Amino acid sequence: MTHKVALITGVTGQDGAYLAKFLLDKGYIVHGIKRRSSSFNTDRIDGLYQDPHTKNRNFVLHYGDLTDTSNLVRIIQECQPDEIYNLGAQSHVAVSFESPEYTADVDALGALRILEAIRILGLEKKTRFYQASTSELYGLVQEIPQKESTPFYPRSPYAVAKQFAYWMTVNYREAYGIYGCNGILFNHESPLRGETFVTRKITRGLTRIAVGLQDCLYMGNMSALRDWGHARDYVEMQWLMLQQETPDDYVIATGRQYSVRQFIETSARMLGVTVEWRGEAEEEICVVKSVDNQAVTGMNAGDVIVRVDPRYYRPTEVETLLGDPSKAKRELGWEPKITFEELVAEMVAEDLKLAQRDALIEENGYQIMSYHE
Ligand code: NDP
Ligand code: GDR
Repeated sequence: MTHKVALITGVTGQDGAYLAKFLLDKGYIVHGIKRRSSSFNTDRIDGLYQDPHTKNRNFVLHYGDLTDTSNLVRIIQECQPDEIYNLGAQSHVAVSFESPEYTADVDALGALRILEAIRILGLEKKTRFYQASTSELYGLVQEIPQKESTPFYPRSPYAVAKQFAYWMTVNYREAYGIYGCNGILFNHESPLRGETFVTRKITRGLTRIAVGLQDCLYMGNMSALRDWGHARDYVEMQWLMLQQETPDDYVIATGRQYSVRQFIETSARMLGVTVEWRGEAEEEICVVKSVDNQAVTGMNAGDVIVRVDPRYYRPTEVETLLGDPSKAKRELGWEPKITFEELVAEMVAEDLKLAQRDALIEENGYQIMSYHE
């Protein structure tokens, strides 16, 4: 039996970890590109790791970087992939304002480097290409909800870089017949989400407050509205897009929208805590109304658990995003299965375990790893 071969950039990230597991379960041989780092950066895929001495390995990691053309060409030549999933990116919107040039190098030129490698190696007919495009392309929204035909208006160096990659994928499809697809994915989260993205920052922060490890959480724009899905649902769609007869671009979303404030309220509710909001704009605070959970020892009625810190505001903000996934449903039969409440419940439950573990470590006189927002 021949196994399909997939190459994933960004395999150590949230989506990379879910996608690698998904493809391995489907019988693929999976190659992943990881960056050299002075400390371990493979936590999310440690469960999939196979020792290099294992016979017939089906999960292989290569050192590499999206800024390094020759390295990408060599890895693609070595693994001769049937499918490449380009998930690697400097993916933090706020950070892209601080490192715009690096973000462009990785997120824009990185995609081009892979497309060119496919061409240089003569793999146009063999290798299918998935580009991790994003709802951030819609930025200052021109239409509600956003669908494939909605005009783009990117609002950050990240989104501008991703727009370049989006059009390069379309151009290489039209110019060279490469099977390339853009998945225009709206925000998707999970217990594996990076800790500085808003959802994980909230579930991590509130659970730490709940066990007494921290007093307060500082947030940016709490009125921002997002269409939040679960990463596990969304990686299935990334694969499905590469299994069609003809390549195309698809919006992947839930079609439901919540504010950052609602995410905080729902997370608190999952902990058995009700909250209320007082004040406005930079003075806004979130106050505990009641606690109905014995495991929550660090919160009492009247405690202020969330405050605003304008440091987290962005120079240009994306205020509202809401996707219309009807094309994906109609043409690919895809629908998200996990609800918003289920997503929040899973993230809170997993982060509560982590916080309880950390509290236990501290109680016994050991230091836990530092926690940065
Ligand atoms: P993460 O930030 O969790 O993962 C990003 C991955 O890219 C990590 O493996 C990271 O490596 C790697 N990476 C960063 N810089 C480089 C580089 N220079 N060379 C090679 N690899 C690099 O992102 P997600 O998993 O959440 O997202 C996956 C992709 O989907 C990204 O492209 C993102 O922009 C896009 N996207 C994400 C959405 C979401 O809501 N999650 C929505 C729409 C699009 P390391 O672990 O070493 O940092
Ligand atoms: P986003 O995700 O920018 O949509 O990009 P993020 O979770 O960072 O922000 C969502 C919204 O929450 C507001 N916000 C805060 N955000 C962070 N990170 N920290 C805060 O303290 C905070 N307070 C309020 C933000 O201003 C924003 O409006 C994510 C990334 O995964 C991208 O790679 C991806 O392309 C898009 O989702 C779709």
